Amino acid sequence: MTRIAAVRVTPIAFRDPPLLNVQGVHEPWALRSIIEVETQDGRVGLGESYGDLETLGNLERARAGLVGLSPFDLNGLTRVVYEAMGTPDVGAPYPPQGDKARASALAAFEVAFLDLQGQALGLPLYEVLGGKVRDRVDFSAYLFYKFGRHKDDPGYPADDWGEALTHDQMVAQARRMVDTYGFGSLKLKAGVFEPDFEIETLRALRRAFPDAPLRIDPNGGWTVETTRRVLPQLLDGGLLEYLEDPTRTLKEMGEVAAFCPIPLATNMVTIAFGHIPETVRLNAVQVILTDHHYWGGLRATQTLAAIGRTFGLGISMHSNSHMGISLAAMTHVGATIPNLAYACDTHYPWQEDEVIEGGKLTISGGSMAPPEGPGLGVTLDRDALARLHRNYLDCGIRVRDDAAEMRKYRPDWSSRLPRY
Ligand code: GKR
Ligand code: MG
Repeated sequence: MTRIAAVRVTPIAFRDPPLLNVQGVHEPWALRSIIEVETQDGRVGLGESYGDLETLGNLERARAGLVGLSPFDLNGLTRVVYEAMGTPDVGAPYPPQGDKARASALAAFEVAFLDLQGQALGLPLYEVLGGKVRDRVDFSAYLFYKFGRHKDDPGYPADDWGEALTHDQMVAQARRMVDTYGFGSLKLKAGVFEPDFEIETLRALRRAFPDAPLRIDPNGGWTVETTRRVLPQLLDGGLLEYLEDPTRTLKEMGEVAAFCPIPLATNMVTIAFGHIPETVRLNAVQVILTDHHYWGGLRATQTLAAIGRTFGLGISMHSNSHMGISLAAMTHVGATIPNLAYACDTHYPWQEDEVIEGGKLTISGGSMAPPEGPGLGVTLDRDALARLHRNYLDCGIRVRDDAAEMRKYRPDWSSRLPRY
């Protein structure tokens, strides 16, 4: 069996629109890292992860230790990453405080290893993961309040989505998302304005899209009491399929769950295996939005889905600004999870750039089929990689800071939570 000969991690930056959230506003550039794991026989497995300095440092720590491993040796990969992160006992209980940094490093390389396995076998990644239970994975429209253009962004034209600060503008954004991609579910990123205003936006969306399941995600921006106050409005007319992260701690989510008749979803309070015992004890959430990037990879995502079945927790998928390598990985694993109960989140429509050959992957009819492989089924466009790496070197951003970006518009802005 061929062995790993080289591992490369390249930070990239790509254009990101001024999308608003509870922390502030997206900067003009989003960061990611592209992982290449090359074998002695010249195959290259791909992964994609965060591009902040902490993640890059962790990937760098583990990188050299991977040389010489077989791409099928996922336990060897885990050992190398755990050792690099200073936690060599691979059988130790998951820490109750979570292990996001370690799990993120593991995931970044695991996807590349699995891509190599698929390439070696001549099989699509979903086959390596046990076979697909569905041909296509549903995604939702991810709606953001947004400014019309970035401040302090010389030389770059405004994106063509326009401003979305009113209900009508948000409906227009949703209409474009639905018309272009066929999305069936709509998710509103909230925590930006007063909850009553955002719920009015939801009502406008409901009027415009009477049959679309809706979600709202204030990213922990509300107090328990605010959530209690606005809940009757959210329940009115069956507005929501789930309520995502109204509050910001596990304990508060448990308090909300006690009076909230619709499922609570999270990508904020249950983000690691070590959080699950307390989540279950408090009955704090009913839907976990998994994300292979920080749960430890694609196999960990499948394990999480099985734990969801064990405890009666629904499973869907969270997203950050990302490129097609991530989307391909999300779609392959999504195709294999029997209890994927909701359309997954993706930021993909917000990105213009791409780092894979052939340009952007196609979401249509609100869903995407996993690329047909072998492996992930996507390959690197080396010119694009060089260009996006050059962006990274030039843009000056090294850690995402939506609050600092918002202070360019509102100098008194603070990202303290809860906001309302
Ligand atoms: O991109 O602004 C954003 C989102 O708020 C993102 O940072 C979150 O991680 O999409 C995410 C979420 O569902 O909370
Ligand atoms: Mg969320």
